[in-house]
Amino acid sequence: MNFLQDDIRSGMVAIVGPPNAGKSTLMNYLLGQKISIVSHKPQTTRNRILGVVNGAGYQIVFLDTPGLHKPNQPLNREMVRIAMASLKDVDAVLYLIDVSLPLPKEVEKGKQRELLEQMEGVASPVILVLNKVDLQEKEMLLPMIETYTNLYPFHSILPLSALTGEGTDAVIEELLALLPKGPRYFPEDIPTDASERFLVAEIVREKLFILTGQEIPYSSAVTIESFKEDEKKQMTTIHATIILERSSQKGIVIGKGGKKLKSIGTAARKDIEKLLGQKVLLKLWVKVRKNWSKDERFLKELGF
Ligand SMILES: Nc1nc2c(ncn2[C@@H]2O[C@H](COP(=O)(O)OP(=O)(O)OP(=O)(O)O)[C@@H](O)[C@H]2O)c(=O)[nH]1
Ligand SMILES: [Mg+2]
Repeated sequence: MNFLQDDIRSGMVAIVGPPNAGKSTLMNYLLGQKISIVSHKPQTTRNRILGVVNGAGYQIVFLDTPGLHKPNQPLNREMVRIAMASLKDVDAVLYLIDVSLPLPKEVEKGKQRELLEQMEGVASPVILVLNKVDLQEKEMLLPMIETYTNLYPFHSILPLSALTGEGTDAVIEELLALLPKGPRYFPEDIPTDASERFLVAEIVREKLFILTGQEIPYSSAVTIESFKEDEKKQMTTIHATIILERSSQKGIVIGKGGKKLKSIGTAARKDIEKLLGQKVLLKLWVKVRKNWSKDERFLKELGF
């Protein structure tokens, strides 16, 4: 069906909420492709990740954001700042919570301070998304809905599963009603504004989140040193550096006989090949930059 320019609806929607609520999983599901990295550990997403969903007569530009939490370190402060900044100038906000977790104590007591502080100054409608309904008995949702209804004037409250996709159609429908008429912001074949280099660094970071334990994921950053495509061979050679905070962490990431680093590299390469649609030679280096996550100058270099 062809839509006249005048009939198109387009707008920006921020996806916010506590760490691990499933924000990135939801954006990837709606996009129908993996743009944003996902792990079972909190604070996986560190930047604003943009994902463009095109449909019949509409375009929704989603902003996946770092989880809202009480930041006590420079890197965490940057993450929360990025998430809060994404709340401005959007047409709607999806506030995600994980319904498989008990309600936060404050919420249970009807205290609204934290949520209201986060949402202060948000002029656009906020939809509360009860995510992970596949993990929860349906009858447990009703008291949750009641508690949250009393807490904040949500535009609506929608249960869904970002993993199975159950309930996601209703979110799109609800958002379409809130979007203004206007032309698409992005060409229809562009799913994100992120560069391939950025997405590749994110994939390596995702494997660190999944394959290493304790503090390692939170002590790691990834930079891309070089990215060379050989058009004849249909192959890209990528050199990436994993940056750690302390020299004692180097051995853990490399592992016995280099085994850990190899498994990180193999898992990352497979995903990068899917992303780029060609063979990839991925070389990983491990470097220590003492306390990089507290180093404001280095955070700037990383793009924060
Ligand atoms: N069962 C189930 N698991 C889910 C669902 N949505 C997300 N998850 C899982 O929850 C974990 C966190 O998902 P993410 O998408 O990384 O969560 P996030 O909110 O982006 O997390 P941060 O970036 O750390 O703030 C992952 O293990 C997901 O597979 C869901 O609907 N059902
Ligand atoms: Mg995320």
